[in-house]
Amino acid sequence: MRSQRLLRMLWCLLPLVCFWIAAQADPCSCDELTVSGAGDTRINGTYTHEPFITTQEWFEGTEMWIGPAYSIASIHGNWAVLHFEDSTWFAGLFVVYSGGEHVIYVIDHWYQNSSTKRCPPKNGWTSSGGGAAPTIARDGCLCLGIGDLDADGAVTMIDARLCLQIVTDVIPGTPEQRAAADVDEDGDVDHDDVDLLAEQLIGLCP
Ligand SMILES: [Ca+2]
Ligand SMILES: [Ca+2]
Repeated sequence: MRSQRLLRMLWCLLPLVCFWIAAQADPCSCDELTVSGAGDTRINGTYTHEPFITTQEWFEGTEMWIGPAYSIASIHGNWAVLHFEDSTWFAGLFVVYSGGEHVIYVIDHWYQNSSTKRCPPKNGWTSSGGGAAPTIARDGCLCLGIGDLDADGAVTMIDARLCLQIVTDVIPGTPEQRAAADVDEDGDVDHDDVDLLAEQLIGLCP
């Protein structure tokens, strides 16, 4: 199997790979997104992951990617992609940093999706009157838990090994591990995920 050969090669090269990875600056970050194809063309563009600052308990845990700047009269803010704790995703909402916290506004319409993952869904967005729904491209996919099977906050060779062990039925993996192991997010855990994880570990980001 291609993935097994690749993993075996990586284990042999582990010291060199570790040195190489350490020398890189987060080679497969997913902090940046590209929203495109939205009927509301104002929201199309590049988005950056930033902390969502709030004093309201309901919004705690919200993940936010900030996109193109926009102004309504004297109110200046940005379009945002937001993930709420109930797995609901929104794009096309307007966020303003005001009074020391972020405030969310709905302007005319929005786009919605559903996913428990901490990275935005690429497809499957629906529109609430904003014309065509967007798609989202991500700069790599090893962010916010995806690929981090042992949940130590980093994606390493240990995670790749766990992923391979799940795929080859050496271990069943916990539900959390299996969710993190679905690196290509197609709903299953197979050699495609092992390949992608191993390739990203050596810097071959998609
Ligand atoms: Ca890990
Ligand atoms: Ca998969």
